Amino acid sequence: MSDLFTSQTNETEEIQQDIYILRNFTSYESLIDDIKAVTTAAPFRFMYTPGGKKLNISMSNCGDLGWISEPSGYRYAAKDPTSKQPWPSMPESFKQLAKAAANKAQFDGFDPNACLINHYKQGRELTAHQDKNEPDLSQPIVSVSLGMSARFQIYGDSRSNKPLEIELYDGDVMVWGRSARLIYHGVKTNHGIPHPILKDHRINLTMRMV
Ligand code: MD3
Ligand code: FE
Repeated sequence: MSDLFTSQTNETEEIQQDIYILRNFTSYESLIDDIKAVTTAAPFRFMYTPGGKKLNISMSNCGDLGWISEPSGYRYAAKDPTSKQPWPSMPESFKQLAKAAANKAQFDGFDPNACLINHYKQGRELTAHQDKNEPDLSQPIVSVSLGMSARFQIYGDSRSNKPLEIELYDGDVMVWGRSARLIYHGVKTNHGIPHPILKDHRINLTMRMV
């Protein structure tokens, strides 16, 4: 646990109201053992939308509840539907990272109990959407980008807006809350820069209170 925070002294930039970016705040290398432990117990899998479409991105979860997509809808569930067991517990490293990032964005008392782990192969995209399955929208979401870089798209209050695009690199952490909590956002990975270990793969952690 020596290098969990690679640059805790860097500035926190508020790129738009209530959207914060902490560049190079951590790294894949400092989280690799915990990510492998979680995704060995709950392997990445492709879920299906309520409409029956396979998602582009494979997913896992850890913590008390995990985000799932199933024929009846999207929800947070206490058990992994594949193993029928509780999700692996959230590693202390994930919690510490999320709390430290939230504190830098003036969110005191953020204590995440759920982490969705997204896995992207180069070229896969996440289309514009809102995150609104969480019960308390006064709580922020902390996201950690790992591996191949990606282009993050911020659409604001409508998915028909022209997005603000921002490149996210391994170790960049973002905090989203308050007025930005329900913005439309998406991800493109077609021109990503490969990572020394993860190559053309990207992993994103989103830590939440649900
Ligand atoms: C803004 N994940 O899991 S993280 C998601 O890179 C998701 O895998 C993307 O969107 C990814 O839902 C983006 C950044 C993010 C996450 C949640 C948000 C931005 C957000 C919730 C509200 C507003
Ligand atoms: Fe999202």
